[in-house]
Amino acid sequence: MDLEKFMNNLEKKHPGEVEYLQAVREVLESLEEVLEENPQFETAGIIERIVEPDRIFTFKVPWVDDNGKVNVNLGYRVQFNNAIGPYKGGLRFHPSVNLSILKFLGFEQIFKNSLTTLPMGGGKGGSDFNPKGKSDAEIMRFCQSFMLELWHIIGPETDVPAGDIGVGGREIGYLYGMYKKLAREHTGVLTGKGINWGGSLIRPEATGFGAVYFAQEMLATKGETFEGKTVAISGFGNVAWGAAQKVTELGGKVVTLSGPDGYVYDPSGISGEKIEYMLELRASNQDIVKPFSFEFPEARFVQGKHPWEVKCDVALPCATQNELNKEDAEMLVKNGCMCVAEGANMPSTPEAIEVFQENKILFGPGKAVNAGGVATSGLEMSQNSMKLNWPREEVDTRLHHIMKSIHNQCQLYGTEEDGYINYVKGANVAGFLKVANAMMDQGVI
Ligand code: NDP
Ligand code: 2IT
Repeated sequence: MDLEKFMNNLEKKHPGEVEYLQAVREVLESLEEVLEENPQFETAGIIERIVEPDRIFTFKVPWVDDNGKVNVNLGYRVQFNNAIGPYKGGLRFHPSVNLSILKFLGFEQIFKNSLTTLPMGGGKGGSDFNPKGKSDAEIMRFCQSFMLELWHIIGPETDVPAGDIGVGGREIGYLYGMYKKLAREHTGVLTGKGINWGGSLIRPEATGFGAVYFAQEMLATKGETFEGKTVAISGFGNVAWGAAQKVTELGGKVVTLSGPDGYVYDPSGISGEKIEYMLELRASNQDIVKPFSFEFPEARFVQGKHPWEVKCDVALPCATQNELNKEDAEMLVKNGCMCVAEGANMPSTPEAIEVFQENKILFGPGKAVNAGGVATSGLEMSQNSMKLNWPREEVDTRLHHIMKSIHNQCQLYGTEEDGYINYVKGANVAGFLKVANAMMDQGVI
């Protein structure tokens, strides 16, 4: 396949969709050999079909704020691919949300969900609604209005949304309440539900825990563990919170967190009550991490900078896309970082990934590393179908097992001649093959 020609055509069809085009290019770069070895995929137009969503819904979301004023946001659901299971993927509420971002996330989700070993297709949705500074009542009214449009197109066997940036337990609760009222059904239509009404234990922690389990496997290939390692984390949301807990439990020391305003550096380690404080900070609907340094004076706030300038052994980017650039990567390598594992979706730019790979340091891409979140959503769906709840240990054991399996798949398809594991290639190839073969089996639809 002529990649440049393909990408030029795709760009003409979807001009300016930078994040989406970036995600597609990265996957296609990894597939070169697979496509050569499997000419049937080209005849069946698998690539042309897999890069386009099955369908996209866009809708208006009017809602009334606490002053009685009507506001209007845009809502979306991108149903990307359901070859191996119902569409599955989160909802993101953030002012930066647009179709390019949701298409990149939905596209990544196809391969991520395939890697989990569970039967889930790929999808994503969300809104440009900004939860920052909103009251609980405003968030509820927004979620209810959003669901008034969404409920027609989702269902436990059709499309199962969950959380992502700006959508946590509270939002899932308001969304679920409205769905239930409209559909007159109490079913597993959303994941990340509250523990008393269909949620799974460990789902809140799952993305962060899974990321650390995956990084543990990466380190083990070098005979290393988290014990005594200094770890830099970005973000201070759900994923960063789970990752900080698990790193600490495994004997590592988390020294940074970050927000859009800068990062905090705490050489004494972010553990215990400091990790719990992250929940308060997120629930406060502010989007700054600075208050952490008021609460814990040993933590220094560094304005407007990324945490990647801090010396660390392991880096876990857990905030957002393209938050770690080439200069950041060079700084990490220079400071002796041995492992970068992406808790967020596509946080490293392509140039940064090149730096990691050229220097042969361990680099795990989001679609493999952070798959524990959606995998545990899959486990929540299984429990809902069976109408029972597994204990904490059972969910955690299954999650751990899934992360090891994803690591094995990456190793199988990504190990290069000199023994270096190209996790990007491994994840893309393994994720793709399962979906592509399912599409072949199901004919042209
Ligand atoms: P949260 O909303 O809980 O936290 C998001 C974090 O990223 C916050 O610290 C947030 O700060 C920061 N952030 C968001 N946008 C920007 C931006 N434009 N610039 C700088 N910082 C930003 O979301 P999650 O922790 O759930 O998500 C974090 C990442 O992990 C995302 O990439 C998400 O797609 C990914 N992910 C999440 C999963 C999940 O289960 N939740 C599963 C797999 C991946 P602020 O909100 O203050 O701007
Ligand atoms: O990016 C992701 O994998 C998520 N936000 C979780 C999706 C899910 O369906 O649990």
